[in-house]
Amino acid sequence: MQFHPNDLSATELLNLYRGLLKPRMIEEKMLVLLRQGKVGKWFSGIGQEAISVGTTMALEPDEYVLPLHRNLGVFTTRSMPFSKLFAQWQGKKSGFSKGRERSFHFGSNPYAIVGMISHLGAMLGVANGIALAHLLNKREKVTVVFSGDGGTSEGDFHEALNVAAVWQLPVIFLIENNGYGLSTPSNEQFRCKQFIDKGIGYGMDAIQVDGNNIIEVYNTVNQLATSIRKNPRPVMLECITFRMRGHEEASGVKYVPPHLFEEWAKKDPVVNFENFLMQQGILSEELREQFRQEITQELEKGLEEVFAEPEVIPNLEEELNDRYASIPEDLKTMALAEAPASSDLKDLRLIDAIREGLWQGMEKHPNLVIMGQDVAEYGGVFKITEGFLDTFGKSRVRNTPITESSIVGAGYGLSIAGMKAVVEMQFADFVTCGFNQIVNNLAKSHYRWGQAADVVVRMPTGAGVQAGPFHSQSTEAWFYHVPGLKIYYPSNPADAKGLLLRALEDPNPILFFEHKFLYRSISGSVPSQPYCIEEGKATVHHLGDDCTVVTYGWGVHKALEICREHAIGARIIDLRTLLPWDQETVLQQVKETGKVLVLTEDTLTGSIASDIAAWISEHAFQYLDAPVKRLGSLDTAVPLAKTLEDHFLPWDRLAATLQELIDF
Ligand SMILES: Cc1ncc(C[n+]2csc(CCOP(=O)(O)OP(=O)(O)O)c2C)c(N)n1
Repeated sequence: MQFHPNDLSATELLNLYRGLLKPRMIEEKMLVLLRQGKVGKWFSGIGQEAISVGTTMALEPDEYVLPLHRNLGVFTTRSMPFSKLFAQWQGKKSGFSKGRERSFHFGSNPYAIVGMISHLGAMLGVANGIALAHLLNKREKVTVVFSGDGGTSEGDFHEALNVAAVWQLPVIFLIENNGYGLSTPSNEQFRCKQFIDKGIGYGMDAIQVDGNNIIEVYNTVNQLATSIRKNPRPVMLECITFRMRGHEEASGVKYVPPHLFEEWAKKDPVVNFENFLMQQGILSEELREQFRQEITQELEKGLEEVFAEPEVIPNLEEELNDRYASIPEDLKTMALAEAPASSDLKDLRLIDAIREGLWQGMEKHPNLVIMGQDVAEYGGVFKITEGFLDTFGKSRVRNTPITESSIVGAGYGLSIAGMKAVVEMQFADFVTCGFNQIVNNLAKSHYRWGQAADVVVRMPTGAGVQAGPFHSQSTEAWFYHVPGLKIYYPSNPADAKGLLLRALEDPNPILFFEHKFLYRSISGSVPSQPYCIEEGKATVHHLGDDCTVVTYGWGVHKALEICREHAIGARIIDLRTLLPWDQETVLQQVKETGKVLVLTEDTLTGSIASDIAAWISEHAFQYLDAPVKRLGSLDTAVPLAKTLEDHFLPWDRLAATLQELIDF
């Protein structure tokens, strides 16, 4: 192995060596502890340390790195105390995630590290968001995100590189090409000879280095970072290396031909660099011993502290509270139960009210960015953002490539870097392509490592417009099940504006449902000034005392229409937000009427209506004069033809269902 230190001083070279030694020594100790049964799972990065250490050393301390499971060297190079790292690995409270997360699955803003979630590829889009925030704030910073060679097969890899190239984001996409993805060798993972061949396809520079040569890694990243800070652009960096141990320690290496280990052992990054420094007279036996002793001391002290720390004692309140970031104090007082009385009321359609809320949110929050397909010049397919570009500019109103996953991920990245994001799904149906980011990154972030995910995902939803199975679905129940998310679903213009403005104040991830059929078919009085509506506060339309109908969205309008038509005296509850939903109001109305129907436009099985009905049975059984009824759409895909769609939707069955309930 040839080392070309160029103008690196002896001190710099020794720093690199010390940096390299640390993860190696920690890992050697972990393997001993593993054999002794004192630690559980371990993913080894032995043989790959030069990549993590060389890269992180070349960056400024506040430049974000998004490492993976073999990148201990990133964490040690950022000088995370070993005791805290070890506490993290042992699931102790004093770690980085209060015992909630696995070894490297956490982030820490003071160290500018955002660790992985288990899902490979998911952090690549997040790096784009962090880089975008830097770019918009003219910070001249580079962001580095890691992928294994196997992880590049994920669609997220393609999406993220494409977005970074189109937006010219200052990101280094670092691929650790170590020959295997778990047991699968490269030739069963991809067809290209080397990853740098792909750079041209993405429209970005791609460079290959010997990942076992720390000088080569360090100098390359150093040069790249210097250049990218001044001339922002993405670059692919392929580091050739080899995985010297199994995928994780329990999984063995039977599938790897033994000669590969022999060949690669000769290229060991620590031994080779150490020999080089010895030959050059830069490192002595004494100094080497001194480094080893210092690292051993820190290690032993950390182990002692963490082994002495008791297991985490669960605290119910803390566990539940930590799902969400706390909301700003002023929002607690600012949010109203109803749209405020105003001398300046305008009659707006639902679509106009949403537009006005979004506009006023953009005015209030200069750090808010809207991203979505066709949202800029074209104004979005429903024209909600028409005209935004001229006032708020191209930086904040961003057309995206057709990459839902990467863009939701970018929203999360913006949030990590102190900004806010609204992501428009062109239709709520397409959220399936961004599902992983929402349910795994956005939803779990605060619980996992205390990081808010300040992202509102706008969801044009629902049927009634003969748009068929993939442009008509009700998708809210998919998210209702996921702790850490919020779901808003206004039924009228005044609520829509106030709830959207509230969502923009809230640092938590919110799915904001907008019914396409209602966009232009309903209108109402809306105050001109900005205002926020409280979440979890339902409203009640009081037509009589015969029964209660719990519903939301289009269901509110249909329930009102049919009850009026058939002279049914119902209390119609408009939930307005579904996560959280207003249990108090529901309980109160059920107590007073004794009969209840939970109505949804969604297909019935597994719907939110089903969950609410179960809750009512559990909490209001003694007040009920009839079984809790549920009504939803047929359990089929949403059909296209009007007759079929009408047949699918629950509205034509509503009058009879209500009558049955009342007659019970
Ligand atoms: C989306 C997803 N699918 C499958 C897995 C299971 N898995 C964990 S690591 C791994 C192999 C990763 O290989 P590579 O990206 O080359 O990284 P390496 O482990 O070699 O460093 C697999 C299949 C996962 N974590 N995420």
